[in-house]
Amino acid sequence: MREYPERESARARPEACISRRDACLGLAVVAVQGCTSTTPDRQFGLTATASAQATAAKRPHAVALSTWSHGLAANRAALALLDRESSVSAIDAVEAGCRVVELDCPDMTVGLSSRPDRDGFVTLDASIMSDDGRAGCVAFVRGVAHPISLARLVMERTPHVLLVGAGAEQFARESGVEVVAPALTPKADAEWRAWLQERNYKPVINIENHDTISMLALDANGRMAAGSTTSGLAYKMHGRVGDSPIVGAGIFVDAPVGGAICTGLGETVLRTLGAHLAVEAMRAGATPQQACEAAIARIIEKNPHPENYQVGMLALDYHGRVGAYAVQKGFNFALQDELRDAPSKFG
Ligand code: SD4
Repeated sequence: MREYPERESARARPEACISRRDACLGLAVVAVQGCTSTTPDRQFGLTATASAQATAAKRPHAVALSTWSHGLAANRAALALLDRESSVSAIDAVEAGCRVVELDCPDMTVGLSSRPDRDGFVTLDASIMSDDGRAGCVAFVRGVAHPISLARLVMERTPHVLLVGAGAEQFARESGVEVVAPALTPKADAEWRAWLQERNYKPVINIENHDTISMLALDANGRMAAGSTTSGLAYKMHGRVGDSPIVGAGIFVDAPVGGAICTGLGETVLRTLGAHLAVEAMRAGATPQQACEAAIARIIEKNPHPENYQVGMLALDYHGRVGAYAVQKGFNFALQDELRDAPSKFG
């Protein structure tokens, strides 16, 4: 097993040199340079890492960490909820944050207004996990506005972990969750029809395969949860399911170690169980940053031609320390931490 010597390497790296502004990072979108970047000093989102590590709290405190810039809205909703009532837990915060993006995702990659698969159907995937090992997931569902909430119902009301397709929709109806007649938005419909002209399936890095919201939250009672919700890849094959609704692949969280979440080309993450890799690296002593780097390295090792795909990975531990790493340039994430309240923006 790989060893993670006590953080000398971290001290030697640029993350040790943080500015006061970075240390005050409260609400941020942080750009992460990619592993395949030619940038020599490989900063890889270490600004956020540095700030998180520098101010890692002794007491549990609320943190929300989400993929992409729409994570800002998700984090805000999550922290607002955690602030309001002490009975609210990390799992409530993750659900609340993901719901915001499911309802309003201008990038058309989450929720019912997403781009469809190649046959013109929007099919949605979601997962939620609590750090005690409970999890619920739904995949290949249609007409459900909030798959993240359906995933939570699977976790809380069934003996199962994953429901798919018609069965998941049936469970939604039986649970009182509205299932609407699926229809493409005019924009998604027009884009899909344009795509049909050529039917050229070639996901564009950071465009057609990006903008899943994956999220980690830590509450003030020291509980952590993870969630993810997505329409997967635009113009995918009908029936295709990615990493996002698969525990261990798109999300994983385990007390008392921490959690990890992914975004990007799901097939590469499924082949390696990326989020699980990162959490297990932390269990072996890695910092969240080292864990993300190790998991991305394994993904690249197992999936040829990294120049053709993107995977972004985030990790969080119970001190509020953050890790972020990606195969390519162009990945960014949002971080909100109740102990750091000066909003900053990177990207
Ligand atoms: C998938 N991982 O279905 C998802 C897509 C994604 O940002 O994360 N996009 O493969």
